[in-house]
Amino acid sequence: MSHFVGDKEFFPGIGKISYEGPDSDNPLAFKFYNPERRIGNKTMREHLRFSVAYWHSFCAGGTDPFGSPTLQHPWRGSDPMAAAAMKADACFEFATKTSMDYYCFHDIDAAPEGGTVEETERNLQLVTKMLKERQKESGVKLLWNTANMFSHPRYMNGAATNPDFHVVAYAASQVKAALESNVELGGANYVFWGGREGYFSLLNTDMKREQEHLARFLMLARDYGRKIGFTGTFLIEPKPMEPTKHQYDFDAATVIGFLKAWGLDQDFKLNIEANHATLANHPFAHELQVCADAGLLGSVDANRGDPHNGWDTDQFPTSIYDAVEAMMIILKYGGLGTGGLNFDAHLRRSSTDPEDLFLAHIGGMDTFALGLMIADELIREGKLDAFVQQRYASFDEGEGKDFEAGKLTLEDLRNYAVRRGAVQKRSGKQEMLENYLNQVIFRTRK
Ligand code: XUL
Ligand code: CO
Repeated sequence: MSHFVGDKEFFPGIGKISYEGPDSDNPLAFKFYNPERRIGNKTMREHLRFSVAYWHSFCAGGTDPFGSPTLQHPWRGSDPMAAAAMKADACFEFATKTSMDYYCFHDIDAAPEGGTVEETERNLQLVTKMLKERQKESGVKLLWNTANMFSHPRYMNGAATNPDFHVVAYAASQVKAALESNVELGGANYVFWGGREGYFSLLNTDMKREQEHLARFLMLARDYGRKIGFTGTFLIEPKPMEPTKHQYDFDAATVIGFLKAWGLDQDFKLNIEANHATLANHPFAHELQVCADAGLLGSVDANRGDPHNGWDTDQFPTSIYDAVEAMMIILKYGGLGTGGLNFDAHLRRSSTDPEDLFLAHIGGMDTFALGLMIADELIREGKLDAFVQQRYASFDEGEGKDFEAGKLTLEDLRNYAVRRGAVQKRSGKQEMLENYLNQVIFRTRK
């Protein structure tokens, strides 16, 4: 079977990436990701559900605020529809060669925006047909799609939260078309990242009204999606800032409160991006745990930020610690469900060899595969869980148990304190647990 679709190979000289194990010297091989290897009751590929992001891998050309593109995509300069077909071919060739089962895209990543609503709709319908054929040919599936409601100047003051109803309606036309495309492609999820849903100054902003509009907009999208047969999960992707100074979907806790306040938590879950957690001053694991505790962990944008600067660097994930912690939470949660690990990450501006895109994804996939293996060992050994359990043991019996069951009054607690006298100190043993984590991470394994 050929590993590319269409007539042209976009990554010649690079074949299907295979698993060669941790001792391999071949940079274009997996060291830890062995798709069919079983970990617990699932294969690695079933646990990890990797996805390639259209926008970073096949659209962005390496620009930054100071410089023009450094990557010469072969479709640049072609007629927009011809370019769309080439990009689609490149995406499916890349996903097939890297054994990635999913892809994600914004409407305008894949299809050119037209001059009118109707033209934009037609373009997306045509491209959806192209994508559907390529999905069939390759077996690669749609993890999620979304509408880009932040790049065009009309969205400079927001989309669903724009102070001008005309813009809100324009945004709705994009979401409607994107949902139709999703249903046609059998998408597993549909994402809302509120790129400019927020504000720069309260001097010109009615925050309450804007948030009410956002809730109303999401309800309409949910109702239309369900009406046309979307059975997947709607996802909100929190981010505290950038491009807007303050964004309404600040972090997981904020989004969960919002979803519950508006009764949206039956249809919506969260898509947690590691770099957005960093910007919100939270560890990646914190955001995942907040979602898991609420039963609303939906999917993950797997990347990393830079702790030394304050913007979204969208680098490929390489931190084993982060991956181990993330995978422990995901495994204990029972897996990602309809979600996956989407590499919302881009190459550095100076990584200009075609193979760099492969190396970046191989690194990210190996990081999470190793994280999965180590998390599984940690959970099976049970030491961390046992420690946490005994730390809370005073709530497992007697008055502690009655307190949890709501059977005690404040006076009862006071009387308990009197009876027990002075409190004995009990160490949290953080350093011991960190040493244990290192011991397990750096244990030799094949
Ligand atoms: C932006 C970001 C987006 C969303 C999809 O920071 O993460 O790419 O994932 O709109
Ligand atoms: Co993202």
